[in-house]
Amino acid sequence: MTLPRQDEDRAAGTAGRPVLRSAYQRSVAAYWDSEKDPVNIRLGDIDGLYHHHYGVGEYDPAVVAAPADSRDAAIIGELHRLETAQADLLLDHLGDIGPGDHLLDAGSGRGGTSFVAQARFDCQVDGVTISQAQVEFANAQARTRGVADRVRFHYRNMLDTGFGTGSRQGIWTNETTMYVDLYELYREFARLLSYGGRYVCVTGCSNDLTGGRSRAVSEIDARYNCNIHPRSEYFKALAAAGFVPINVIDLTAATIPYWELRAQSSVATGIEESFLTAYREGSFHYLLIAADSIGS
Ligand code: GPP
Ligand code: MG
Repeated sequence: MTLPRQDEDRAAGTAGRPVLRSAYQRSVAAYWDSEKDPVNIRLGDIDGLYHHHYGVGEYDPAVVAAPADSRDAAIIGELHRLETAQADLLLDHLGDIGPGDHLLDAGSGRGGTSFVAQARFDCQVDGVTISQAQVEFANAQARTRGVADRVRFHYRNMLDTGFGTGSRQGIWTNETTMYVDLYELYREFARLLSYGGRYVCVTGCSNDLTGGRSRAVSEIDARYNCNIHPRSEYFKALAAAGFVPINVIDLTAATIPYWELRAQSSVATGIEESFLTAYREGSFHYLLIAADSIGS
């Protein structure tokens, strides 16, 4: 019997266990199944790379000064360029990846970073997400881009992917770790990575040097139905799973221009001031962590 692709994933991927395990996970899936924000769709429409992460780098001030009839399109183009630059920066830290290698995009959204990775490394990429709408969108995008035999999206839980032990040469999470328990996540990643495999994380994390979470961080959590982790939690959970960081980069200063530009655009969603406040007051960091697995 041939199963539809999603059922096949459900059966093979999680050994009979359901993809969604809790009321919280069901609520996260429901959010992403119905998400259609212009800030994501209009940017993605530019070149078919639909991202669910933010941007890094300076924007070109000319876009803000552009004539009224072209200004908004210029700003949207620039926001998209900065988001793609963020994906490129993440992938810069994955190490030597080549044809024949298999990567995992954990929390793959509409597929943006996976397509950037495949184009760069000419490798195989699997993305997992608990949103069936995102799986369908991203697989349609893979077909449109002519890479469906190399980039595949699955309805699976990143805490229990069902992929083979040691099957991955690289794994990343691009702003997705705030939806899961880090200890569980990194146990699964340690299992999946082959010898020498690297994990790269870009995330927003709260600054636990200054105590509990700030109001602005709580506003971000409420907006996305996520649970932003304290900075220290990342390093404890990585160490517990046998990961050793090789690069830690504070991208906070590099992401602030993106938020300043987004706040002036027609696609602003209302969360911009919370990000700007959190970053500027130092209660929140935008961090890249690259880590090698030495086995637990
Ligand atoms: C959403 O990206 C990203 C998250 C939910 C992760 C939260 C990130 C932090 C750094 C805390 P998106 O592109 O879907 O969001 P938006 O619709 O606001 O552009
Ligand atoms: Mg977005």
